[in-house]
Amino acid sequence: MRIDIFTIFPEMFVSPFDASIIKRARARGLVDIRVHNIRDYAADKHQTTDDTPYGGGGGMVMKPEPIFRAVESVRGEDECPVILLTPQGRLFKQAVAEALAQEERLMLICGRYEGVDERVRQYLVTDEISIGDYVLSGGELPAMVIVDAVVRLLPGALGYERSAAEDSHATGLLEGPHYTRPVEFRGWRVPEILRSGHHARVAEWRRQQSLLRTLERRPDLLATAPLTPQERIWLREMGYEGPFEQATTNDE
Ligand code: 9D3
Repeated sequence: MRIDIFTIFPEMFVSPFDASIIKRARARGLVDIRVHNIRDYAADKHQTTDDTPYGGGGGMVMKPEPIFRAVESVRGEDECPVILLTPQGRLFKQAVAEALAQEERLMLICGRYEGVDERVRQYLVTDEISIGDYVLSGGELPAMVIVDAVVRLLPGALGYERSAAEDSHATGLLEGPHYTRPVEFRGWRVPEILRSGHHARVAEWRRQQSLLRTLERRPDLLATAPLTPQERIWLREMGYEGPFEQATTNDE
């Protein structure tokens, strides 16, 4: 996969893309990430990328010409999604990451200031994404979030293959507690079940812990999580009174 990122702060991307999973995926040739400075595509001698808004109101708006020039010259003859990171975009979810991971090529435009000229949205951008309902200073951190979420889904990026079971189980629920050595730390012991060697009972306990934690912290997820009839019974016993989705996943 190739990912082109357009920003006026290319230096922000250096360390995050030179560590951990993204670094390894790049080294393995799974992803070719290129960061482009929009300023380099500005035509005037001051390399202006923003200007005051028509109609007044203060603040600055990113000019259309440098963004069009940057995207069009890097894109060449290819067709690919051109994604604008903006607070007005559709909410980024795991399902969006999974869809983007199927693309051969992605382009991400990072907005700054009050936003970008509307003609960029209308005539260049194919998709607009927000990463959540909080105010950031620009689209750079959201672009990094998207790259991280997408790259780790590329085959071979994690260094181990995610099992289909793990994928289907992990989706839609929070994870339960994890423990490692020592078995007792400051008097706090690891749950005995995890050291019992009963793999089926351990799996059941973990699933129950996952359901309990989801019920306590994110009960909204339970309405759409794929749950077996047994898991629905457990949740009712735990006090969940909300809805379940229609389709069931019967095989455990
Ligand atoms: C001062 C202007 N703001 C009024 C509340 C609107 C605004 C414009 C631009 C707020 C933030 C930004 C910069 N943020 C992004 O470009 C952005 C973003 C975000 O702020 N939150 C979540 N996802 C994203 S994606 C891009």
